[in-house]
Amino acid sequence: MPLPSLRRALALALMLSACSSDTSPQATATGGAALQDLMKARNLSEDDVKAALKTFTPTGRLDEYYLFGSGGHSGQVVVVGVPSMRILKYIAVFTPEPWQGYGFDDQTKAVLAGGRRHGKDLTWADTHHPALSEMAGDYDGKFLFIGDKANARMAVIDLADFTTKQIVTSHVIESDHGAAFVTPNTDYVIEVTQYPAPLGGVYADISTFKEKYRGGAIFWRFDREKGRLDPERSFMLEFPPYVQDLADAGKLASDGYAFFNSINTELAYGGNAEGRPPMESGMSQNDMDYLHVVNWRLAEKLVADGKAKTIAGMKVLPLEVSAAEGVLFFVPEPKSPHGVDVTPDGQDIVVGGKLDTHGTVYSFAKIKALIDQKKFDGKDPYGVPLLAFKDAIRGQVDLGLGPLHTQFDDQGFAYTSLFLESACAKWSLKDLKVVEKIPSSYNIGHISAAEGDTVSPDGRYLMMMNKWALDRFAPVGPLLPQNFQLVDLTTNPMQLLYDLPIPLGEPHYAQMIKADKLKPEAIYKPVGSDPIQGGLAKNAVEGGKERIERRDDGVHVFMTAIRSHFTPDIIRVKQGDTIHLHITNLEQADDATHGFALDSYNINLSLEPGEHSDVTFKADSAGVFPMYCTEFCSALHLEMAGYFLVEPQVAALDTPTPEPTPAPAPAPTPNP
Ligand code: RUQ
Ligand code: CUA
Repeated sequence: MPLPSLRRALALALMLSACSSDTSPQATATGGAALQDLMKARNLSEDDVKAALKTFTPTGRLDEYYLFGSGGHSGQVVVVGVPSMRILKYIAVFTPEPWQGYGFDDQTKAVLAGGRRHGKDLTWADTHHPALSEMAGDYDGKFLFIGDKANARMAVIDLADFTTKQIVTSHVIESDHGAAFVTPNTDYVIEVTQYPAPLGGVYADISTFKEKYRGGAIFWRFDREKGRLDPERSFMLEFPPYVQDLADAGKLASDGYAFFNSINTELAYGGNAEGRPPMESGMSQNDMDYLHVVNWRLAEKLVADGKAKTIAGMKVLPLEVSAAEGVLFFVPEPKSPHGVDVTPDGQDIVVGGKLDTHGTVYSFAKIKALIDQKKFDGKDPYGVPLLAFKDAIRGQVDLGLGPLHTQFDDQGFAYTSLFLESACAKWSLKDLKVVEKIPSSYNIGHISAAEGDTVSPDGRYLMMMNKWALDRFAPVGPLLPQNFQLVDLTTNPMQLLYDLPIPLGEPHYAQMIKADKLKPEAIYKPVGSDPIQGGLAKNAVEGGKERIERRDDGVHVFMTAIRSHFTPDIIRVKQGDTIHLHITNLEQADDATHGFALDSYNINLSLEPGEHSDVTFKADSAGVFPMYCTEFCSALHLEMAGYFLVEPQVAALDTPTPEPTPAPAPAPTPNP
């Protein structure tokens, strides 16, 4: 709802609720009385009614914002409309998903295969940080990237059809966390390691942690024309094994730089059954960890000049080169920091110290001056120049317990989640003072403000993403959903508007984009499109040209789907045949999706209007297998079915045959 009409609706509601306490004859308007009765019956306060009016979205009305949230270990992305809080989609990314037919046809199997590691198919992921593509530091609504912490993978989702187009992985690293973060023109998508390991997937005993284990940041080159990451033009910076955590790219004033935090200057690596402290205390001994300041433009140049070495196919800029050439600097950051967030003007970098009550605000201008004057405060054991903490900061803000992540609005305020306090603090960037806090339910992790990572945030809305949801929703057993809480940033104080349970993985980060920046397609054009490769599929099928052909490599079935039949609807093959289904949905009407399910063969496709899919499989089980459409596409949807007949290689003698077996009917098309 546009703001003026929202205000009008609010004014009306307040007038109505005010009316009810007014005894004048005009005030007995049934509306006011009815509203009061409703409020009483449902035990709603005036604030509740305001919250309802700010989020209620009548049927047919669209949302102002899309929120793209990580689906955690579901390996998916959840799309939520704001302010209605309606869930719009789960985008299948790293995990096969039957409704979208993702991971069932050759096209999407190939996408998932891009993420194979150590020779294994991976069917889950731990997604953390979605990143919308940007132009000049502003979301452009074209692409979404998301990293897989568990398996060090990165995915590209095209927002033209909300479909995952590519998964890449580099065997140079074993895990990530700060992924994905984009540079202001999406030249690069950043993936930074979490758990150090020997580079390149090789073995080295953990006792060589300091010498042989390494972290690093991969800068995946994004080819906007192709809409794909280009591993050939990507590179990695080698880092000491300090357990890097989150990341953010510089913008405007700090364009060309990127910032990473870390949590383990102690170089602890566990071993609590071997006489060493457990990781949690081992990594929390020192007062300071290191903010990594990276000049990525210089790194890019050094890589182009041949200063990188290749490990597991990735160009890696060695640590000593970065340290010597002015690519990498460390600035102390207080106790086990977590979020690192660059302000919209690019001038400051805000770091939340999990075990510290402060947010530290670093000044990029001060950092840059120290670097330019070579004013270093010694070096770390790996030879990386250190900058003095007091010379690099603009100040600290006393936030509260467990500060994590920071977002920004359009009025000069920052918002930081306070995990231990279960609250979000609003504070002034100008004088580094907290102005207000809003409680969260409970254990808040990330927060996401409208356009909150761009050079021009919108303010308006903030989503609090809470790890715990106890007592918020009807109980569903010991595993509870997570809780997304929508906050109105336009009021003073901020107002909690809505609780949305998210029964999907553990959502970590999310980004919120103005809905009118997206222009998703409703149908695939031309008819017979391959959504992954783009354009007409090689085996697209035209209406009237359906056929079954036996070739050297197996049986090719060229099939079409249109309300309400598949052609052909009977497929006869022999046990052991390799089957190549080529199915085109001929529909060109919005939402005219057909499914294609094949009994017992673990196949379900979603064929969107105009889409073509290929499926290759072996008909290894003989029998009669119904196939049918899994979308209720028309009144005759139940009739949209057929048979896949697999004739046994040898007659099954002990199969009870009540009737004499009829002679096999001839195939509908020559099937030599
Ligand atoms: S982080 S635990 Cu985004 Cu707070 Cu992953
Ligand atoms: Cu097509 Cu149901």
